[in-house]
Amino acid sequence: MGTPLENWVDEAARLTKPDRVVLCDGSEEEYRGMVAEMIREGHTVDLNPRTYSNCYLHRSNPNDVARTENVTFICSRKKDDAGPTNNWMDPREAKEKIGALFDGAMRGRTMYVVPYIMGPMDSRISKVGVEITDSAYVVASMRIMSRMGTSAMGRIGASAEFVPGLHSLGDLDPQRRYIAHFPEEKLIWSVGSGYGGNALLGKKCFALRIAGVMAREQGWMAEHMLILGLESPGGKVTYMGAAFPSACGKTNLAMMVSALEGQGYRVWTVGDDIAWMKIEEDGYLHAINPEAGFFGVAPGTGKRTNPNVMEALRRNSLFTNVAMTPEREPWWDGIDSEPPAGLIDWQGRPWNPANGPAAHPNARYTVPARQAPCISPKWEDPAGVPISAFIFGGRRRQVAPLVYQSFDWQHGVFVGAMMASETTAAATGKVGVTRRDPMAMLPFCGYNMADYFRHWLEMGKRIPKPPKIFHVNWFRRGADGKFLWPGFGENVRVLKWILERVGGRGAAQETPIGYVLARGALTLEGLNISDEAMDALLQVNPADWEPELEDTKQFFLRFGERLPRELLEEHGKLAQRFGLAVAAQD
Ligand code: GTP
Ligand code: SPV
Ligand code: MN
Repeated sequence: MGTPLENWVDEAARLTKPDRVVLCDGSEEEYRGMVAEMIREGHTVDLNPRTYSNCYLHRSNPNDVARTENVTFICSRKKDDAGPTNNWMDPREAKEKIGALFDGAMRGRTMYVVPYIMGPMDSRISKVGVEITDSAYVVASMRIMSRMGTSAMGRIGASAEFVPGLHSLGDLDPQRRYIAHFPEEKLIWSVGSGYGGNALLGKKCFALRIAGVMAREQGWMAEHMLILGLESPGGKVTYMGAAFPSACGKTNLAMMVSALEGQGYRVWTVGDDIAWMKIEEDGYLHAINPEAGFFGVAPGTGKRTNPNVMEALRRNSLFTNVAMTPEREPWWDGIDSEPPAGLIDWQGRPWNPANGPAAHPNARYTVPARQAPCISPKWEDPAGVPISAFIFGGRRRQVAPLVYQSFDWQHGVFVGAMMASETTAAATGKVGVTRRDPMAMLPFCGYNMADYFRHWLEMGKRIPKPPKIFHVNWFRRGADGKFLWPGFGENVRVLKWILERVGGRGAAQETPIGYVLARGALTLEGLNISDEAMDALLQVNPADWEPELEDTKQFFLRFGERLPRELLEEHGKLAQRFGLAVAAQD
C-alpha cells in the first residue's frame, strides 16, 4: 500500500495510460523544460528577450479561449444540493461518462503530477492540492499561479490532506469537454480544455467551488474577491475585499496607481481574484490571497490605465492569445499604441481587421504577484489582513449608482444577492447580457446558492467586527453611450469615501437602496467631470429599480423554500421604501 497520493496517482495512470509520469518539483529548471516542451508542440513562441525577458506567448485552440459554464458541473449526490443555478450530474453517472473520456487520454503523452499550496506557505488558512495534467502549459501556469512543487509535497507527506484534481486536454472537442466537481469527495475532474479557469484547477475549481463547500462546513469564506490595502495620509492601511464578476475590474482596482497619491492615498495589492477569509481573535475577518500570480485580462491594460501591471509584465510572464508586434512584443487593444504594421494576430496570422480584434478579447497574462510594484508587504502574511469593507459591483450601463453603502450586514447580503452584471468575454456565450450574479459567484458557487446566502447571513452574526458593505459601478453610461466615470486610478476617490464611511465619516444621502455618496463628499481635485455627469452617476431612478426588484424576485423564487426568508424580507423592505419614495415625490 502506498500513500494516499501514490495510490491516487496510480489510479489516474491506470485510467489515462500515459507513456511517462513526472512528479513536478517546481524548480526554475523544470519551468524551462515546460516552456521548451510548449515551444516544441508548436503553439508557443518566445517574446523579445530584451524588452520582455523570459516571456512567452501561447496560442490556444481557437475553440478554447474562455471558461465554459455550460459544461461545468456540480456532482453532488442530491440535485438540490447543487441548486438551481448550477449544472448538475449524478456523481456515478459523471464518473462513468467522463471516465470514458479519460480512458487512455494520455496515451503517448506525459502525465505531470503537480503538487501545490494555495495560500502563503505557513498560513493556517492555506490548503494543498495536487493536479494531474497532460499539459505543459498548465504546469508552467500553475508554477506562476500557486506555490508549486517540493514544499507542497512536503506538506502532504503520507497524509490524505490534499484536494485531487485530474485534468487532460483530451481532444479539445467542446462536445467532449467537462469540468466536474465532486463536493462530497472534494475531487475535481476536468477534460477537454486547456483554458485558465477550466484547466488550472487550483483556481476556480478548488479555491472557489470546492473551497467554498469546505468554508461553509468549517465556518469561513471563499470569495471571488480582490484584496487591497488603501493607505491614507499618515501611513495607516485599511484593507478591503471587492467582488466583481469576471472581467469587471478586480485586477485593475487591486493594482491601480492612485490618482490621489499626491494627497497620501495609495493602493497596495494583496490579491486580485480570490479571497479566503477566517475570523481571527482580534474580531476581524482576515483574508489571504490563495494565489501566487495574476491571471489577468490583457485588453484594456495599458500605461495610462494600469502602469503597475505593465511594469510587472516585463519579465517571467506567460501571455495567452495576445497579438505580437514585429519586435516580438505583446500587443492588444488599449495598450496605448496604434496597431503596428506587421502585427501578428492571436491565431498567429498577419492581422487583418476583417478577422476581428488582433488580440482575443479574453487574451490574458500570467505573471508572478511578487513582480507587481504595488504588491503589499503583507501579501504573504500567514495571518492574512483584517478586512474593514466589502465592495460589490458589476457592469451596469444604467441602474446602479457610482457607490452606495448598505444599511447593515443583512441588507448588505441582500445587496450582494441581488447583484447583476453584463456578461463578458471571460466566459463563452453572448457578451453584454445582463444577468443576476450574486456576490460575483454565479459561476463559482459549488453548492446550492440559497445555502450560500444563509452562510453569509450566519457569518455576519459570528464576526465581531464585520466589514461594512458597499456597492460600486464604474460602468454607468450616458445618453451618448460613453462611460460617465473615468475609472481605473480615479476609482481611488470612491475608495477614499468608503474609507471615510468605515471611520464613521463621509457624507451620504439616504435613499431607498442605501446610503449613496453625497455629491460634496467626493474629492474632485484634479478630476475633470461635469456636474451633469456626477448627477447621472449618483442618480437612483425608481423607474430603473422597479424592474430590478421584479427580476430579483423571480430569481429568488427559483430557490423555493431553501431561500433564507431574510432576503425576501429585505426585498419587501426595499419595495416599500421605493413605494414611499415615489409617493413622497408625487
Ligand atoms: P477576472 O480575472 O476575469 O476575474 O476579471 P477582473 O475582475 O480582474 O477584471 P479586470 O480588472 O481584468 O478588468 C477587465 C476589463 O475591464 C479590462 O478590459 C479592463 O481594462 C476593464 N476595466 C477595469 N477597470 C475599469 C474601470 O474602472 N473602468 C473601465 N471603463 N474599465 C475598466
Ligand atoms: C474569471 O473568469 O473570473 C477569471 C479567469 O478570473 S479564469 O481563471 O479563467 O476563471
Ligand atoms: Mn475571476
